[in-house]
Amino acid sequence: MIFIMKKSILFSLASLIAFGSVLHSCKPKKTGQIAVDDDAAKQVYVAPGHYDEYYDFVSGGFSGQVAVYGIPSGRLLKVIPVFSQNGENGYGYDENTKSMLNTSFGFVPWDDSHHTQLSETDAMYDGRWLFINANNTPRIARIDLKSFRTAEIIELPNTSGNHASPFITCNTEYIVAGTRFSVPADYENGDVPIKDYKEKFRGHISYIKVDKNTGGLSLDFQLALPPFNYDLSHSGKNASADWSFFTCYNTEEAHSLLEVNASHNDKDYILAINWKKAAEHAAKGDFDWKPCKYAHNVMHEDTEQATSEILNKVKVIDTRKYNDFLYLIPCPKSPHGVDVDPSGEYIVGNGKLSANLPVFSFTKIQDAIKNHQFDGKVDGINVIKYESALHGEVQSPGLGSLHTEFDADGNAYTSFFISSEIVKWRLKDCQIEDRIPTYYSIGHLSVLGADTKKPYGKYMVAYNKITKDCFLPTGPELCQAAQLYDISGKKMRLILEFPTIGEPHYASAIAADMLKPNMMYFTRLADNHNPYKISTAQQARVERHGNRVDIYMAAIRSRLVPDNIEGIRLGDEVYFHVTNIEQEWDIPHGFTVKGNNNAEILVMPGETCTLKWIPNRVGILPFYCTDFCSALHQEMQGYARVSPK
Ligand code: CUK
Ligand code: CUA
Repeated sequence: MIFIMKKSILFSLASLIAFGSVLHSCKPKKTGQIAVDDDAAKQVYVAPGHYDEYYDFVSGGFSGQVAVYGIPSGRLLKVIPVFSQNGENGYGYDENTKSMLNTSFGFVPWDDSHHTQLSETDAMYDGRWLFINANNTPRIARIDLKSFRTAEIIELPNTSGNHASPFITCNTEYIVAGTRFSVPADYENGDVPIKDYKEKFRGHISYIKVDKNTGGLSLDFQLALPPFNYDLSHSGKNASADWSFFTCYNTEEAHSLLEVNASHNDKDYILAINWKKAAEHAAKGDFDWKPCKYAHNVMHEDTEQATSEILNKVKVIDTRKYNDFLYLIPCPKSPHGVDVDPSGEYIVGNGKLSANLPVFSFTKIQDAIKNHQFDGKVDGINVIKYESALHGEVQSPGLGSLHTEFDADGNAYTSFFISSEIVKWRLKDCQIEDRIPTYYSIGHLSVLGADTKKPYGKYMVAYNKITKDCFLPTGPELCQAAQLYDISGKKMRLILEFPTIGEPHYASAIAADMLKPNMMYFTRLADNHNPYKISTAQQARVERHGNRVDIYMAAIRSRLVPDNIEGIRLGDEVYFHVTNIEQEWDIPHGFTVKGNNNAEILVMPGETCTLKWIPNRVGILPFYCTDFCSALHQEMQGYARVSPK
């Protein structure tokens, strides 16, 4: 909410300048007054016993998680915990997953996530992994789409505001990430006057390597760049596959937005990076090892335990020395999204304060580079002439353009935050085909499959910032909303709206038949290598080592073994290692104890999960299974006796 308010203040300030008057399009609609035709209900109704056609992985925004919806029904199927603790299944509370939230700043149990990306092979989804960014304490997570669990989190050094990520190259060679705030690098003395911005601050862009087989993440190299704000990115495909594109605003290099310095320039830039060439520089040794600190957290499948390692150096390529792979393209007024069409030829720059929407041509950019059609340099980086790179402009399409997506038929769809609408236009000639309002103030939009070379193109989802009168009121703090559009015809049609968790920003959808989550798969006890595992109820026991008490507990319908535990004293640290010794895939057991200072744990069949408890009062404290597992679920209970020291 705070973010939205700030953004609208910025927009209002800037729009005063840019458009001469304050506007806000959020005219409340009157209940029941949106035109939705009778067929809409039929199109989105998924009858009991039937499945949705697509999984939609929606960023949880300031909840830090990922929400999984079915499309077209808009039903919430699951919340995958990623960057925030989650009491529902103990993520970030239990001893197994706590380390996933470790950072160079220590334990950070929350974040603000904006963008999702699905792994790709040859610019098509391959259904293996989902990536998502953490904006605040800069991190990138990988979610395994077999288990729908967070498998790995890597922190990014020299980055403040990891907004421009995780945009992947078209064979998932790299995840690309940029810093939204330029700051003094971690390897410089950070304690400098803010007014020394131009001299002392730098922007860093990261290239994170993805292991082809395991998905494992490693930070390969960073580029040290001028102190712009690197807001968003996209990678090319087909002919432009070796390139990534970033929007830069605040190219005035201002350190105080209160003076509206950052929107002064008529044009900011799109930064085009030939990442293959950059990687060659990195491989050749054209870099410096720079000291820094960043965490790398991995969930190990065999033990179901996470480990966290703090790494301490990174390869940095100084672009004042090496910049033969970098070009700036002027782009009007505070660009937000930069979006590459399915062919890889067209690059759309979404200038938030620009009247027109520029479309650049990759072919023309290449020709301009070849023929030296430059307009000076910034920090040693060639600036390509605007007209030389331009394919065309969509004239006065709307106000406050943020993001553009594409269908498979050469059409583009752009979201306009201020005029609260989506405009459909043709890539070929930049002519407008259709426009439709959103309720209200759209941020991202997602044409399903738009970041592949063959978008599904059937549905489009708008992710809106303001819901005002969309749903039953729930107090002044409202949810955000997604709106589903049918884009199979010439005209866009609104067919559904549904609430989302957090502020959704971006989302990625994949055809349901591309994913085979491990429904029937579960951990065989024999494959469980957790050091606290037990295989039978007979192995259940209590061990004391000093003031540490380890309880090896078995959970099986419908008992917890042991169920009477005495001998715990105030001042003890108690660890419940609960193994679910069931060997049927759909029988989880939960566990918690009265007054514990963590959460519950949810233990899947064959797995071992550890809950730490520091008792702080004398008495008999019951524990029980928290997940209804059988007719005798309520009988899965026991007592812990806590005695004085
Ligand atoms: S986003 Cu992060 S401010 Cu337009 Cu990709 Cu919402
Ligand atoms: Cu086990 Cu309920």
